[in-house]
Amino acid sequence: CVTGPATVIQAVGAGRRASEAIDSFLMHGYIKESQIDYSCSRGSMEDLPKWEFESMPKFQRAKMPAISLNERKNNFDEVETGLSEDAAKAEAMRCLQCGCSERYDCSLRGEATAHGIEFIKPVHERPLIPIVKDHPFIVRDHNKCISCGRCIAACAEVEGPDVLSYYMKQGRQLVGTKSGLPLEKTECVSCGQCVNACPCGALRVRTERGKVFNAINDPSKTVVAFVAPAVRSIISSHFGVTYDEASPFMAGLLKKLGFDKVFDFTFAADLTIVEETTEFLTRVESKGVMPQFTSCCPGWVNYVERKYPEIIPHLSTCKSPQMMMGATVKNHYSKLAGIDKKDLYVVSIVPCIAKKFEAYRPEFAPEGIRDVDAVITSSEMLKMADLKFIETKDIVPQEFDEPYKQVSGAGILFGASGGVAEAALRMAVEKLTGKALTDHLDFEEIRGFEGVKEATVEADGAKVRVAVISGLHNAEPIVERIIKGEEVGYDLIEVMACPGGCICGAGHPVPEKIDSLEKRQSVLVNIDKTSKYRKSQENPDILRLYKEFFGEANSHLAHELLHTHYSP
Ligand code: HC1
Ligand code: SF4
Repeated sequence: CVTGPATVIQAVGAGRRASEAIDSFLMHGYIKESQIDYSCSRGSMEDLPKWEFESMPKFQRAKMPAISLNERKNNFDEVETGLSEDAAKAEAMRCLQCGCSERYDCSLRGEATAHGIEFIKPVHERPLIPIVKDHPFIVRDHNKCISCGRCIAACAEVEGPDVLSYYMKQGRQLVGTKSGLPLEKTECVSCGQCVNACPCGALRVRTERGKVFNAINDPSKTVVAFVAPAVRSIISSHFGVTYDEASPFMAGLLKKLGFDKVFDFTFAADLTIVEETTEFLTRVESKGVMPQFTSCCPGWVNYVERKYPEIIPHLSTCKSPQMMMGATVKNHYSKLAGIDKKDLYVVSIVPCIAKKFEAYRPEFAPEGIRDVDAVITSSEMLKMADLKFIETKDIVPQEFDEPYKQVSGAGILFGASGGVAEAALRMAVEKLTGKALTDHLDFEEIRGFEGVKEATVEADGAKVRVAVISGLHNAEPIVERIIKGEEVGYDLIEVMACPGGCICGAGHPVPEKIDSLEKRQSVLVNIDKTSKYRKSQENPDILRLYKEFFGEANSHLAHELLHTHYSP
């Protein structure tokens, strides 16, 4: 709901559902993000009259995805369901009134409707529990929780930190943190898998799309979007475009949304490989701390800082590609384009919730100006397109913008587990042997969805032993052996918090609802196979950036802008 003038609430009641109306007001610049309390989803909305839904314009109703009546039929007028029409509408209205973000895509309602369960007014009304806001991006509403335990299982078994559990309060079973501490103060890594697992909107992520619409509407800002490697995997499924059409389609979509410049942050994945592999080779040569762990997944970095600070010296000092891209755009592009940093509004588009948390860290806001001003998830981006009624036919595919236009297939692979290690191997082997790698570019043994994969690459006397881990609980045995001082037999270890890597990030739509993880992976693998450049170190735009700006890999300026430090 909106804090502020009642007129806004009344405007909300005039034919559009509340949150969409609010988004629309933001989109057009009528209200500011600061006027909205996203965590409040009940209260005054509870009293919205039935006519609000019934007066909704027909085109709007037809737009409503998946309301779960009669197996997700879109149009209320044509509903055929086990429920009487009145009962079905009453059930739908209840969710509409509560303003829940999941109301059109709620698995709980889907199940209830499929089993012909009718909503009956409860004999006992439970008292309202205040919304819990103990994390900067994850909001919990006990009033909607059905105690199914999926969030607890996602945290413990899918991702691994295991910070949630049930507890009893005033005769009700609730979900809270195991330690009783606020979520932000626990070993929560901010991956957001709990939110994706919740079937009924009791857990939500704070959206930042309002801020982005505000910036797009502000003529004093140049608004730049850059988009993560894994996002194209769901673009392909969502809009029905082939893998080779996905990248230009995505660039066209972002331009249509109103961004002034659109970059591919696969470019920064290439930059990461050059920086991180150079760091790795330096550690090998100088007998530095080994094995080296990758640092591009903020969920993994949070885990190390919170649970295993002893292994911080093993973490690569490289920032993630997101933060490298932010720093590069704010420091290199701003100069090149002659735009003051404060007038450059930088938006990252990712499949990841932890990246919202990462961009918000104070060390990534030098002199109070954030390197990345807002992070929106792939799901938020799709919603923005929906709000602007953008459809496939409206998109004009185009290339990404200069000066970060060229990207390599190796960088694209970052989006799935094994991709970072594979891209690093394509450079490390070349550097160690002094010979161009031409015939063995595919390291298939480290691709796929196994929790732990390994490979030993030997070429011309050089040997690199690699482990690839996804799912944080799978990292624990190796980390604990390193802490005990044991030799684990690896030189380089990639860890991604989400099982299967970013294609399974919680900022993407839930896989089974639109596609499969295998399909997402194949989009990235196919793009790599058909890429003009398949090694990060060959990307001509990267080579030019070093020549014109950074000097060389791991240079003083590169350290200043592309590397970081970690705090226990
Ligand atoms: Fe990822 Fe990465 S691959 S972490 O999964 O290293 O989000 O796509 O953007 O930063 O490039 C996510 C994806 C992403 C970073 C890169
Ligand atoms: Fe984010 Fe990817 Fe890490 Fe998941 S694996 S937390 S999506 S960076």
